[in-house]
Amino acid sequence: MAYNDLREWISALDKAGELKRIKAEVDPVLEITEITDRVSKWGPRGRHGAGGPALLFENIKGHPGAKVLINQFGSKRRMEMALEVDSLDEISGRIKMFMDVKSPQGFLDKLKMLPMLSELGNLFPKVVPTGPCKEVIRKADFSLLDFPILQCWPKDGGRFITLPSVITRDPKSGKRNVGTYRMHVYDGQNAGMHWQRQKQGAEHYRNRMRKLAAEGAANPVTAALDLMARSGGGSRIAEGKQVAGRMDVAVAIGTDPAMMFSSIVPAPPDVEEFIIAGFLRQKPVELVKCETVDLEVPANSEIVLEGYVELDELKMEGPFGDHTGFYTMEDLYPVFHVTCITHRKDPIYSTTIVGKPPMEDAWMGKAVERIFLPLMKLTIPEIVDVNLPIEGVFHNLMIVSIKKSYPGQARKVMSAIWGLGQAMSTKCILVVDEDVNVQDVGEVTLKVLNNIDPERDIQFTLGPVDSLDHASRLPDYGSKMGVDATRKWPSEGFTRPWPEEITMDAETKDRVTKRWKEFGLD
Ligand SMILES: Cc1cc2nc3c(=O)[nH]c(=O)nc-3n(C[C@H](O)[C@H](O)[C@H](O)COP(=O)(O)O)c2cc1C
Ligand SMILES: [Mn+2]
Repeated sequence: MAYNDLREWISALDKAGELKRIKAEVDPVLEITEITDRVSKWGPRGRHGAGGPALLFENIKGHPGAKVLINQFGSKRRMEMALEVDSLDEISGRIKMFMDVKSPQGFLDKLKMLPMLSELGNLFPKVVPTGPCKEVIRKADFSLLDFPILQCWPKDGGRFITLPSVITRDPKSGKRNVGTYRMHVYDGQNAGMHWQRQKQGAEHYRNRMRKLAAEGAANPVTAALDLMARSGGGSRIAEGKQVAGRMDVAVAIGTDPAMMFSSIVPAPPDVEEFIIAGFLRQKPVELVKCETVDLEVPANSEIVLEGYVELDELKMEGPFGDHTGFYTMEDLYPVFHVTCITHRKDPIYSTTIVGKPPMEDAWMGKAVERIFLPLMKLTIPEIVDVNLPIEGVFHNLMIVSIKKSYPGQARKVMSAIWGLGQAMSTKCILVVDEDVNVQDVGEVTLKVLNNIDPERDIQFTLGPVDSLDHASRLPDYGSKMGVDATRKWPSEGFTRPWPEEITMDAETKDRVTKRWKEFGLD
């Protein structure tokens, strides 16, 4: 049964022994980060630890009565609990069910389709008259500073809302987008809106500008040209005042876990994340209308921020200690102006920290890897498995195994990945044959480095890179590398013999196993 809200999710974590309540007073400035960072690194496997428990801080310095939830997704087990499955492969299975549809041949076939049809009914969000997020409505006299928002790291530019679901509407299609983009709190009424330029929130922002320019807003030609360069995030040109106008934005903080997770999944641009959340929780997302903007938000949210961004206003955002393990540098981003805050009576503030891995986001990223595998296979069918090692921070390294059937196929796979949604910013791709277990980085190291002739097998290309990349020649633009570590074929110009891999014969193995006790080696 779907979690109705954050509170049901917290009780479930509590019951499962996955939550620790901290009653000692803690400072939202730095202290919560230091505690959570240590807990994130707990586990039997050291740096690749299983991740300590979720933490509910109940005594926040400067915020009497406030509660902060953190590390809720911080282990494989909790990620499975959040999406109510025993294994994330169950979700891939449900996705495959949709993709494998054949026209039903008879009554039995139709019967088999019933679960799929009932699932379809759960996908679409429904608007309800009101919900818990409306318990307190503040159209005046509101402040972001009322909430226990963290300053995560010493050199951060201030406090940041780190786990918001940011909701915008595409002025062209009318479709909504939900994305997790951090928000730098400038003061009680204003925050930075860190949608990177390749993300959907930024595209809605540009579409709004394009629409205004097309409608003949002041100086539309300059506006249209300029907005391309400014592009709603990470702009490097001087601030200007060509396009006057606004775009509504709503921010939900502390929803049920499937909704929160849906706002980080790299969904195709035109798929509303509300639908993904409905699919994941197998129950429609309930939305309520905002008070001051033309948007809807999850009714179960702990806190809702309503507001707008000005189309001609950019402000320095950052620095911020990021999931690369480095501070991302200051850059220009739009400013979110709050017009209203609604919240539950005693709102629980749901947040996360990022920093040197593994942290909570590592497990969210791993869940994305598993859930998206069948979708990747849809367009790149030769893919067998994919591993995004946690220390590769998701955009730096992808290891992919393929069933190779024709010459040059590894390079085709690289190009396909560089053309696939957010995977476009993958800095290094290693392609191996299907017999290599990509989840075993030791085995990958052994095989890749044995199998390559670097000059021949490395492919460089240029294109968009992640905004967090601090090494690329330009912000957002740089080179990527693909390594074809598959076995080379004569049809690829490799005519030398290929050696056999060492394995022991079955008979000897069997004999040794049977006699193992004799050797006294246990
Ligand atoms: C904890 C966390 C923080 C994130 N912060 C940002 C951010 O500040 N800016 C950004 O563009 N993406 C950020 N992301 C990644 C986006 O949420 C992710 O790319 C998402 O798919 C974007 O949705 P969209 O495709 O609808 O734009 C963050 C992800 C996580 C897990
Ligand atoms: Mn999206």
